[in-house]
Amino acid sequence: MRYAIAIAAWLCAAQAWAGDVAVSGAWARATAPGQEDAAMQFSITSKQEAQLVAISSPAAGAVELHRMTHDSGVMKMRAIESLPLPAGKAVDLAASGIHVMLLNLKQPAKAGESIPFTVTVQFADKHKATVQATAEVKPLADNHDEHEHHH
Ligand SMILES: [Cu+2]
Repeated sequence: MRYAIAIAAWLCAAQAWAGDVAVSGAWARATAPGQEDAAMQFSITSKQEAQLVAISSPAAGAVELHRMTHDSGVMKMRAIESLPLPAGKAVDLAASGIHVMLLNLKQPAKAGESIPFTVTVQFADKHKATVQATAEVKPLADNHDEHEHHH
């Protein structure tokens, strides 16, 4: 039964293309009791060179892109304004040391649910495109390798 649910969620989260931009493999981490922020990951590919400039979600009060950095052995994260997307190359946020934070969630993120979000990219000629996608919420227990968040 769990297997069937996972497949259904995967189908919902299948690649979403808007013109020349695709978002795939989006997932978010379920929130612990009392927690109002959830980390989200996805992979994004733009056929043309572009910048990821904004992410929004009706489920969250605000959405930020965070980059993890190692500073003298201490892991830190800071918000970044944009993320370069090389032409035709999939950018996997997790592999790039980046995660998305869904802040001030309007309700807890529960495993098996999906969270809709919109990604805005800007191309070299300044025109913008938006892509709608959904993130599958994964249980907390699946994320032992994730860093702890202290906001
Ligand atoms: Cu963060």
